[in-house]
Amino acid sequence: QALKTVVGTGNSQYNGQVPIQTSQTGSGYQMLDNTRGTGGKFGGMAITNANHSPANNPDPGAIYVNGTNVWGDGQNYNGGSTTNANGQTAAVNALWGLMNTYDGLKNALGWHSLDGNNTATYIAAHVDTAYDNAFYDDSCKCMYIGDGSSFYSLGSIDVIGHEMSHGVTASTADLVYSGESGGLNESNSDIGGEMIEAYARNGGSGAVIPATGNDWMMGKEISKSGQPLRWMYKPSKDGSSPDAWSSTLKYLDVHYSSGPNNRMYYFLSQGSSADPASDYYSKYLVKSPAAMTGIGNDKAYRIWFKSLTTKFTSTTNYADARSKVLASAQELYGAGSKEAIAVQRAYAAINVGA
Ligand code: ASN
Ligand code: ZN
Repeated sequence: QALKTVVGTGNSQYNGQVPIQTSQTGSGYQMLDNTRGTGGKFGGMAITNANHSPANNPDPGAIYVNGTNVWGDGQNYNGGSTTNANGQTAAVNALWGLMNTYDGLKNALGWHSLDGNNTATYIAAHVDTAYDNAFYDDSCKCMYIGDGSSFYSLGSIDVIGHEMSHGVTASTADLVYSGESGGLNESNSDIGGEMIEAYARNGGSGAVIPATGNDWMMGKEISKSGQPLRWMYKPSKDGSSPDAWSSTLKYLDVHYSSGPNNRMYYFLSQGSSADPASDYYSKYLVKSPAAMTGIGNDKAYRIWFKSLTTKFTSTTNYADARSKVLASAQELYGAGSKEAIAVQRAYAAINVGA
C-alpha cells in the first residue's frame, strides 16, 4: 500500500502544538515526511529512535510509529520509555525542526536538503543516555540528538538548524574542522541555526529570512542554567571565545574560534548600535555606531550562504572568508553597494581588514 502523506499534530517541547508532516500506513502513522527530500536511507525525511544506542557507535533504529497522528506530550524526556508520548516528544521536536530547516533553505535560498541535491536526511532521537550533545554524521548524512542531562532534550530549532548546516558545509566547502577553517565551519552552523530560528518563528514559510525572531544565542532554550551555549553578539560572554580575530585564534577549539565570525555576522545583519559600549569603535576601523548599519537577516544570509556554497574551500581562513564574502556581496548587490560596505565594516569590527 502506498504511503499517504498526512499532517499530524505534535506536542513539542519548545514550540507548543505544531503541525508535523507524517505518513499513514496500513495500521497507523509514521514519522516519515516524504514531501521533503528523496532517496537516502528511508526515501524521505524521517525521525528514528536510537533508543540509547551509544554515541560512539550509534544505531539510528527504526522510524517512529504511532497508532494515531497525535504525538508527544510536550514534556522534557524523563528517562522512561523512548516510545510512549513522553519519549515521542524528542521526535516531535526533531521533525518540526527538520521541516523548518528544510523549508527555510529551500524557499529562501533555493537549496534542496543538506546536499543541495534533495537527498533525504533523518534525525535519530535519544542517542546515548542523558547525552548532552547533538551531532551531524556525514557517513549517513544524518543527525543524532541526545536527551541531555545538564541540558534539556537537544531539539531546539537553533540546535537542529546548526546540525543540518554541518551537512550543508560537508557537501560544499567542507571546511576542515580545526584551526580557523574549523571556526568558520562552526560559525556557519551557528549562523544557519539562528537564521532557521527566525524562519521558523515567523511561520516557516515564505521566500525571505525574516528580520526578527531569532535571539542571537545558541541553545538558550535547551539550557537549564539559563546561559546559552554561545552568544553570537558578544562571544566573549562565555569566558572562552574571543570577540575579534587574532593570530592565535587558530589554536582554539572550533566552538570558540567561531566567535569572531559569529560577531561579524551579527554586526552585518543587525549593525553595532545594539552594543554601543563595545570597544570596537575605538579599536578597529568602525568609526561610530551609525557607521555600522546592519543589512538584515535576509541579505546577510544570502551573502554568507553564497560564499559558503560557491566560494569557500576546505582551507578557507578568516582573511579568505572576508574577501569571498565581500565578493558575494558585490555580485549580489553591486560593487559600491551598502551591502558590500557593510561586509567590509563588519569584518573590520572583528579585526579582519583588507
Ligand atoms: N554539537 C556539536 C556540534 O555540532 C558536536 C560537535 O562538537 N561536533 O558542533
Ligand atoms: Zn557544530
